[in-house]
Amino acid sequence: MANVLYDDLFGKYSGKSTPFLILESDEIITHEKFLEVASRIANTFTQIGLKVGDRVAVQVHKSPEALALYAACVQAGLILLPLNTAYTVDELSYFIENSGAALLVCDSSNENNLSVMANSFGTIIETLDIDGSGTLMEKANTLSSSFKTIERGLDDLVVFLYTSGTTGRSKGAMLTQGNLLSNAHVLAKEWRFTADDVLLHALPIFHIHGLFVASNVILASGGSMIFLTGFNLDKVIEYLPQATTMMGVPTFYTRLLGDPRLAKTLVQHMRLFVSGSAPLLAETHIQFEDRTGHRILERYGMTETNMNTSNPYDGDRRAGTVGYPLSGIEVKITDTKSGENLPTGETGAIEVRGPNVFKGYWQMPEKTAAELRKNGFFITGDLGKIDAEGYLHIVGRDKDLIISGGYNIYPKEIELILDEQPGVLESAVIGVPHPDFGETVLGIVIPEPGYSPDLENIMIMIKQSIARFKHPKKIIIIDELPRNTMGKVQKNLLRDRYQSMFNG
Ligand code: MCA
Ligand code: AMP
Repeated sequence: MANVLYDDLFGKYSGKSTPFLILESDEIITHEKFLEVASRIANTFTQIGLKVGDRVAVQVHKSPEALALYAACVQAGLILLPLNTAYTVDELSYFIENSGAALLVCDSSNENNLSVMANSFGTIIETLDIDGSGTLMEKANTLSSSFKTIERGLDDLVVFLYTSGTTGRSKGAMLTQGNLLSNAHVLAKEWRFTADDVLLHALPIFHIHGLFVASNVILASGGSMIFLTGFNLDKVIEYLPQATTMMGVPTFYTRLLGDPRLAKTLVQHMRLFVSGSAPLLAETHIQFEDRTGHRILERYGMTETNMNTSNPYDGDRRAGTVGYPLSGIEVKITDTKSGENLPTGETGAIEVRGPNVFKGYWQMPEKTAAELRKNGFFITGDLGKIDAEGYLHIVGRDKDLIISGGYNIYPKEIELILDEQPGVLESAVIGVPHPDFGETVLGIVIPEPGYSPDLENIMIMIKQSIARFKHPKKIIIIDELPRNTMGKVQKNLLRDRYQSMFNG
């Protein structure tokens, strides 16, 4: 047996001096150099005592070495846990404890903050900074650039991606080699990627989108990536002329549209623009086509399933739809209560089955059973319908979720903090339209009779507990929450009431 994912995406480039990463400094990292760095990191893992199947938690800025950490984990048979750089110590502590991570790689500026927590769980700490410095590479650079790849098969786990839930507790979605590999190949094929492609990569690399959809498609096809440290509008506009393709969240496209430099001449050579992770407004799709002549290709995915559907490369890319199921993947619409299949055109729960669907949630069999049916269909929590021509339309969510600039925020997590604050009787957190982030967070607080909660203090408590992107843009105090006859808070009424708060 070999190591299927490593051999297919990485090992095949051994000894090849073809370009892989083009950096903001214009330095080019070849495939060969990249693999050498990955193998040095894999040797470091062995040297510090990691064993096959151990979890490696990573909270670092985007850099070639950070991407090489992914390759190193695959090569050494370790499970990668990519973590948003915005997560606080509180949030990280949960992920480390829950996953039982053997190693945490963090930015050196966070080492002091994290070391007490890591020590308490027996987790080793190494550092890796954006410029490639830190203890991890200091060790790696003294070790061999070749590593005896650990044998792994399609069913073996490669990554845990933590995704929050409606209860506010994050679940570690376990993805296998087969999940990643099947998606890499189907997307490269359906989106026509070849070795001539240069992908403008401005996404973070701690999610499926930037880490797997973007990087794996390029690895599968032999192309290269302009590897920006993040989405900086000036940099994106500077590098677009060198790219053939770009993948982004809707905010990338609205920000580009807000800049007068976005014109046909800037992008006429481009082959493909892809959008996903959040709904792309039909209006954005149309404006982008008017300004550039390009129809953005919208696709639909999830942490637990990788990519499920995509608008066609050759056929009609329809605004407001997420296209057809990808080859080898089944999508059906079911009744949210009975689970029975619904006919074409009717709205219900979107369910997905295929080689892309994850193994379950780490050490949470009940949660896995609640969402992953025995017959292999995963209940996405999204609501949609399939039209007569087979296009999937996402029309809403059966889960209480806010997507801000492509980042998922679960209201419950914020409500739990608000409810604990002095003078707060109860709270509701909702998503309201926002011109830049698509949706943003509004906190609504109901005071205890006779109290006036201190909103500034509440914001301080929130800042200590959760990542910046989850912070409410505003908190308001109202007298009471609207409820239905069962006593359930009617968030839809609140969303209607405050829909113009940031988009007015
Ligand atoms: C940054 N901030 C945010 C967000 N990003 N607040 C809310 N929502 C966000 N998404 C905060 C910053 O901390 C900052 O706070 C303030 O907002 C303004 O920052 P700004 O410089 O404007 O933001 P940015 O650094 O330019 O980031 C915006 C972004 C970024 C480029 C849209 O959020 C991004 O790259 N999003 C992509 C997320 C993604 O890849 N999602 C895929 C996951 P302060 O002013 O206080 O400092 S979903 C997935 O993988 C599934 C499978 C799928 O289908 O793809
Ligand atoms: P995550 O759990 O972070 O992977 O986010 C997945 C969720 O993002 C999905 O369940 C959808 O609600 C949403 N999503 C992803 N792509 C799209 C899209 N193209 N249109 C609408 N929603 C999307």
